[in-house]
Amino acid sequence: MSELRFPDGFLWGAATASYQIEGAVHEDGRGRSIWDTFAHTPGRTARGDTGDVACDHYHRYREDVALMRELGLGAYRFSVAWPRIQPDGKGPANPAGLDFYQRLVDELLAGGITPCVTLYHWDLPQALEDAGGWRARETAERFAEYATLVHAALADRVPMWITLNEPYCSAFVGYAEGRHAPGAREGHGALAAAHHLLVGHGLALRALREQRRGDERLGLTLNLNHVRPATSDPADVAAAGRAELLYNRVFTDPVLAARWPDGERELWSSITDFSFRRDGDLDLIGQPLDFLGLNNYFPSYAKHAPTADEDPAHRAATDIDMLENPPAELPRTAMGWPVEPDGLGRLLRWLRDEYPGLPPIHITENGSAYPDTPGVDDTARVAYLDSHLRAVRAAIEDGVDVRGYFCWTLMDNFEWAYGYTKRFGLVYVDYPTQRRIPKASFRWYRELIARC
Ligand code: IFM
Repeated sequence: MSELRFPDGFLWGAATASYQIEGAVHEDGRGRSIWDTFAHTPGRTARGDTGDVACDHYHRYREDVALMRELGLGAYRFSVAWPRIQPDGKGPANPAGLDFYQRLVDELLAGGITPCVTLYHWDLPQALEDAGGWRARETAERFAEYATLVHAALADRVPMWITLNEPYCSAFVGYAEGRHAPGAREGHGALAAAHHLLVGHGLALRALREQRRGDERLGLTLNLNHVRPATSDPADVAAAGRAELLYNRVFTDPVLAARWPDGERELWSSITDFSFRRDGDLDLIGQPLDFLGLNNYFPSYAKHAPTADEDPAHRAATDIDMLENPPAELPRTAMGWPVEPDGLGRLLRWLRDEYPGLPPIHITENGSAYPDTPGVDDTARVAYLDSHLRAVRAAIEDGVDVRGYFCWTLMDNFEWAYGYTKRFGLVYVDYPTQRRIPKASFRWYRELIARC
């Protein structure tokens, strides 16, 4: 196989998120987030795992940045925990909370690593959830205020900013499927949450542009899947249309084309009247981005399957008479996700073809979970990364403007409802001792970065 090569200046990174790695949930004035509440609710996470300690990165960040230097990272994407900055989701910034991220940024810069900040990776202050959470427009306004506080403190040293990580998951996994915090199963509420997340993104983007320090680039990270029907049966083809709407177009159409997606009224008119929308929202949401952050792990194969409860009053927004049915021959990761690198290539070309004027793309997450054990090479992860990067390179050769790749994730961490039972890291974390043990994929990624 040919050697993997990328264009000069391609940005090599790794990504993490606050609640998944930091721990120290009671320190320095941090408030409670919806994930603290959710993880501490019996039955919500595997084995009752919580992020209370996680990777203890809050205290070990210097050791972790040293690992990033060893890896040769060009950039590190991390998220800021909103409840560290505003314990109740409003008011002035908590200096001790900001100070942690100041120290982290200084450490990264001293190591020649570009910091990339995600402002929201799911840890909403619980006080805001108690007031309605993302169902309420006020949360979008609070988010923009919080974003300006963090930006004012760090923008002189942080050149890359991401407003939201994966609004799909915040809205639909959190408020419709209920597998993530806050654990709701709603129709109208989940669609309102999706909308208010995008309004929050738009308000924050506008505010950050107004207080821009220099040439920092502002973007949004969406998790998208390329969608195909599981068979050529017209019912499956129709199901694929609904899946593409739910997974992708609810976000990509307003953000990248300033339009509401076709088909949304037919799909959801029994559960919402879209009364959460206001004049001017599309202009806000569809403001130009400096880059699009793209998270992708697997493609979608949609099959028609009637949702069990047909009563519209009980329909959650994700009950769209569809289930995933990928080809049986595709291998699976420990998450059960099908491995098909060309799914990422198809997604990149779909974005290019659907959205003229598409901004440059940074792949802000891609990676895989496997049942790793220390001392045993994670060859499946190396194969996953290698094959997906080949798909990215082919897309670049085809004219898709991809500027960077952030591997998910630097080190094993709290995988949300799966707790610590799923390992995605380039570095193995032995949780009882907090020892970090680089995996074979770490060495492979290091060589790739050094070569490219
Ligand atoms: O761990 C998550 C991350 O927080 C968001 N994107 C997907 C990853 C793997 O599930």
